Amino acid sequence: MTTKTAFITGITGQDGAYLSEFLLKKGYKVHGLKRRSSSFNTDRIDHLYQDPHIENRNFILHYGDMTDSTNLIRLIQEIQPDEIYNLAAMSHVQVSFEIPEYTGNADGLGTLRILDAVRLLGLEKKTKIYQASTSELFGKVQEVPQSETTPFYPRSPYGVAKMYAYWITVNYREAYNMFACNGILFNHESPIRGETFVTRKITRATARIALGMQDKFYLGNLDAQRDWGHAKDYVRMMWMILQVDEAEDWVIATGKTTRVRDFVRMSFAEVGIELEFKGKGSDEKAYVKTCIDPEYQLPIGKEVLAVDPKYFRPTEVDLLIGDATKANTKLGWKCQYELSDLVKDMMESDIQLMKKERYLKDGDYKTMNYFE
Ligand code: NDP
Ligand code: GDR
Repeated sequence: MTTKTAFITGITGQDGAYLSEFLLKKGYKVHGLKRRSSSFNTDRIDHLYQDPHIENRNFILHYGDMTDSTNLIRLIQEIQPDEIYNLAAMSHVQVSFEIPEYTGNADGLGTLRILDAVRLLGLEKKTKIYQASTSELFGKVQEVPQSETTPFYPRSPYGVAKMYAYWITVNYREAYNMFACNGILFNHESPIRGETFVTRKITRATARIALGMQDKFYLGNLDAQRDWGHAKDYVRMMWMILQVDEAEDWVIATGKTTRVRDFVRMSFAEVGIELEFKGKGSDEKAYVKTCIDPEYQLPIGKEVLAVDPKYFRPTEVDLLIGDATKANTKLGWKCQYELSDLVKDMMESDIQLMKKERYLKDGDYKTMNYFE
């Protein structure tokens, strides 16, 4: 067990929640940055909450924002962290086309604010920094599979902001001899993935349709290919990156890629429903072909999915497939979850969640039942 202190920005997000659990189990004292919100935004970490009146708490939340330098400097001074995991970001690629300036500020300059706070406070020797970099840096296909040496060509305001964050992390490492590393993580998902990312949108909709709570749903580009892993495997790697002797940048990926269309097929297969896809491009639709599970019976031929071009992106990233040989060989990192395990985990969780929602609805309790 360790007595180290970690500071996690983005602690209320998918990765922040899993990383907190992971570090607490290792004996860390975990501090997290949360945004002020008009309603509760701590669902994913409520099970870790500790009453502020308890002495010697090891899980402590602080209000703050990546766009507020003075707040970040004050918190880092107070916390004196051994490790900072900079996970906070406006992380939705499509939304970044709508709020590009804010995305640049939070995701790009936000990273600079963390690095510079550590420098200004003279913590360069004490504090190690993990930067949440992304496969979106690779963007337009230059090379397959993508590794630490593949050139970057980001395709969204999000990708471009993260490219600034990547290089400013490298620059502070080289200029000030700081232990600052980029984890270039490919897509990773889980039952607590944000509801508007494609995998979770699919598993939620599949569960609702199978349970007769929704008629059909809409997606954008079904041909996009992603290298999807499980978030639990990936947060372990974030920690490993900061435990080695030398600060470096690392690609983390499964090395396998899957089309969005096939993720849909796999999700429906989990509830015993086989789909048939017909049509092309914006006219493509999916219909029920067979239902083998007596619990989930839908009419054969029922349309469950259509393409809505509003989900097409102005510039798309068509194909991501990562080469994590460096992490595999130098750190001994291996994925414990296959894609089929991930789909199963997400579907089981969403079926349970939707059954609960249906139960509440049947009991006439008001529930929220629509996510885009
Ligand atoms: P989420 O979207 O689930 O979480 C993002 C977190 O950042 C939330 O806690 C959010 O707070 C917080 N946040 C957003 N804007 C600000 C801000 N201005 N100030 C303070 N906090 C803010 O993302 P993930 O957990 O999936 O990803 C974690 C990080 O890893 C992100 O930086 C993401 O870009 C990156 N990444 C993710 C990958 C993935 O596949 N999941 C792959 C590669 C990189 P709130 O809850 O209040 O919204
Ligand atoms: P991505 O994830 O953009 O790769 O970024 P997302 O799940 O949003 O999209 C993956 C692919 O699916 C296509 N797609 C749709 N996407 C969404 N969200 N909604 C749809 O209806 C839909 N239909 C098709 C997209 O066009 C895309 O090709 C995620 C985020 O977590 C980033 O923060 C992270 O950096 C990268 O993964 C790695």
